[in-house]
Amino acid sequence: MKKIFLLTIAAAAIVLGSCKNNKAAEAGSGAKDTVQVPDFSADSAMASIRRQCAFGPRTLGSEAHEQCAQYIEQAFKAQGCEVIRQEAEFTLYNGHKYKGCNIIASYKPELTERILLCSHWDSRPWADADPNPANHHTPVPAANDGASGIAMMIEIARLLQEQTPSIGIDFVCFDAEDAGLPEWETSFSGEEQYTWCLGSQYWAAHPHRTDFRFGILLDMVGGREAKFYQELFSQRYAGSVVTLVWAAAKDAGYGSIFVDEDGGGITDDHLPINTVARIPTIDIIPYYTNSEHSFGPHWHTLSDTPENIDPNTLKAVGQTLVQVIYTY
Ligand code: AHN
Ligand code: ZN
Repeated sequence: MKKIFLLTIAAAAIVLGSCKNNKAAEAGSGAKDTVQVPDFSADSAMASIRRQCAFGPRTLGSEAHEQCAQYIEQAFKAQGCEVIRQEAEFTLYNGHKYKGCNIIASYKPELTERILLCSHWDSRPWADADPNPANHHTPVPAANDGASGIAMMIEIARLLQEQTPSIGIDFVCFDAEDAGLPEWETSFSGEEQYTWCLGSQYWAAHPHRTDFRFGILLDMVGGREAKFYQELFSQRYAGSVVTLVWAAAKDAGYGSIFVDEDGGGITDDHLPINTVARIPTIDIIPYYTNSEHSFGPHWHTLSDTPENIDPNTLKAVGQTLVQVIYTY
């Protein structure tokens, strides 16, 4: 009796499996179990990066910051997401206080099977890694370190309208990630770690919901010649998510950009999400082996501009996320 039952399941699996394969064959892909996934547009993401940067640096308290917040809200609303502003007061390393906000966009909030995508939207107030010391107190344009992850999430929100996935998604745009202790500051005695990631620290202590299967943080996902290694805290807190995403990258054809090797540990927005909100969350963040700085030559400089964004990198990361979402 049990044997017959198992045989029936096996037969059904073969029939179902062959249906899927037919779909793949029709698409001309030859790969087995290929699921149709939509095409991430790096051009759309690029356009959003330009729009965000056109406001000027989105530093706390600036006019550009408020204008960009309104743009991000409108962009997600235009794709049918439910959007809320989570307002908070942030205290910087120097004691200065600013009002700011995390922006939360929910796709199909009624679905309980869901994932979290997140990135920061603020710009660093000081280009303290610029080759010219005269620029060390000037704000960063933040095309890669700010706009790229947000642009990628907005483009994914657009694709959700084109083709319905089986899961819900929350997009959380963190404020005040990048106002952490500047390199030129010599009189600071606290713990540097807590001077970064203020928006995500606030969100992790006041999450709008926590019922996510997992989270993915996007940080600097548009740099030229970027490669993404498996970041240490991501492996520690969300090892199975690292495996899933790096396998999806390979399936999408980007195995050479998502390298199956260990990266170092980075203090980033995924840390409070993992340790305080306790949502297993990985960080997709580049590591440059051939640059003076491990985050690349434009990091925290005035040359972090749209001209130095590579659409091929946006495509590699964006299409990998699409692969994760539509094969879930
Ligand atoms: C530190 O450099 C300590 N953390 C990197 C987090 C970061 C800054 N990501 C973008 N900008
Ligand atoms: Zn930064």
